[in-house]
Amino acid sequence: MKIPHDKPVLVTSALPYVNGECHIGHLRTYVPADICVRMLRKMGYRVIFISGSDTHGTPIVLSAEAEGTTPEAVVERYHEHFRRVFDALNVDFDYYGRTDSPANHARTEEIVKDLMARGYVYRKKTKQAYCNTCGRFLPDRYVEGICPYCGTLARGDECDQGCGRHLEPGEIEEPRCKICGSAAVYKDQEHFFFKLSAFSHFLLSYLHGLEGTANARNYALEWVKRELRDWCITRNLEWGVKFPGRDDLVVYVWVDAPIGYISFTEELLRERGEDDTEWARYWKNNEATIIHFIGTDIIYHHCIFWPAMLKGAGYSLPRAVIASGMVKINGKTFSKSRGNVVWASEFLERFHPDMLRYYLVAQSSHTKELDFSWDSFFMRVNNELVAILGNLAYRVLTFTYKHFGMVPAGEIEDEVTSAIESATAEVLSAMENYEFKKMVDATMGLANFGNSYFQREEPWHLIKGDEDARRRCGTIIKNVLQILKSICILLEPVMPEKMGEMWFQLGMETDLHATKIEDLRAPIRTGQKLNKPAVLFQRVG
Ligand code: B3M
Ligand code: ZN
Repeated sequence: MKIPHDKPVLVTSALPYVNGECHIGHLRTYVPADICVRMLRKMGYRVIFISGSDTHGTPIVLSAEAEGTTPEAVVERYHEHFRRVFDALNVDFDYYGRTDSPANHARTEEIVKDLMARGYVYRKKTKQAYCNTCGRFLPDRYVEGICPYCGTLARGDECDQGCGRHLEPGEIEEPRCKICGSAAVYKDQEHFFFKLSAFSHFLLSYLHGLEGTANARNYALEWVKRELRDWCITRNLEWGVKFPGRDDLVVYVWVDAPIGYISFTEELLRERGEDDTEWARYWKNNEATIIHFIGTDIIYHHCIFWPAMLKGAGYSLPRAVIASGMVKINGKTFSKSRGNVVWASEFLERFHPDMLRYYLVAQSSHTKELDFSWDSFFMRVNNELVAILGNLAYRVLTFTYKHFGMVPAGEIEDEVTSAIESATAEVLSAMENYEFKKMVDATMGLANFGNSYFQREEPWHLIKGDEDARRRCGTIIKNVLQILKSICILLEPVMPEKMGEMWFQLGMETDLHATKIEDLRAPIRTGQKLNKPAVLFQRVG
């Protein structure tokens, strides 16, 4: 997609439920989002990057019950945990909020009231699962049963192992209480509904124009074409944002969670000292480009509920939704309860974060499933980062450091310029299509070119020759250094620390993170002193 250059860009990454530790399934969305933001900045866009903790809903309350503690305590612990993981991985949000903030409570109330005032919310009697043994209602994840659409075992509000549909209260068949395991019954209760069905026409046309990855648009269109049922937006729970005027009800977590994107924007701009109306440029007046990064399991919520809510309450609409494929572990479905999971901390204790960042985009195309195995991780690192990129950098930099100590004189040759130009063009076009794998593949292709160029020209012979030979040697080196410099800029979004180290070894004095794509066209400065080279990537496994 072509993002307009004259508007600010707001990139969001889905809000993790803070009810457990961060795992590789999460990172598959956050890392590419961070890469995309860094690349957009390199392309000259003004971007703000936002996420935060999803602190409400039954995922949190159930964890608290299981741990014998309060929702507040669970949120506190894992909110800090996620922040630390994002820091360690250099997922560099401008703002990382939490949905239990006063600003989010206020914005949620306001939006719900707006929707009510515009006639989009009504009350209706509905069936709610109730456990006679526990003596309480069983919202969402408190209940399990059979999905009425595909027959798979499902959670109360989503068919997470089967067809992926959102399920309304009362829909699940053979409901069972998740706490005590006994059969639940359905009881009539009055709840509040959002008139989603009134938005079919709007959604059809909105979705046709929605940019981002095709999976998001296509799944959502299929659902809208089938039928849209009105959406129950209240729950019998204590923990959450109170429904306006009702102390006994909270809004469904999928109401206040995406509204977090708005309130975090407000909080960030306030923190930056902007005036109180600045957020409206992003969320009311269509003066910004809004891009959401999510996982494929939450397409329904982001492409159906969310735009309908925004439209109904008179807010700006997102321009693109980018949905990452799911993560499997050794070919098996990711599952915390079955122990089939890889934690972020397992990586961070053992490996440099950039290795994981690289792997997450290099291993598979963004919308495809990513099948994680330690072997595939070791192979990517050893065969690509160590054997291609690390090898090129170390050979060239040690040779240059030893024989010249600085960037030698020489012209950049046409074949080198064109290799750099075509890699850059590929990176930019991959970026437009959210093909992060193609982005890294194109840059690794440039590193491959650098290796064969260096090998073919045999500068180690030239350096021992006469003055002409040594001059030629200098030219070869200058050309390969130019390639290294370009690689630093093109891969900084993917491996910010490692490319920063290479940038330093090259003797560059500017801040790599602030470089723009155009900067890779400037020839590396003759006479610039190199810093002592060091190995960038160690073999793993
Ligand atoms: N917390 C669900 C999830 O992590 C949810 C995302 C909210 S984004 C507004 O899958
Ligand atoms: Zn299903």
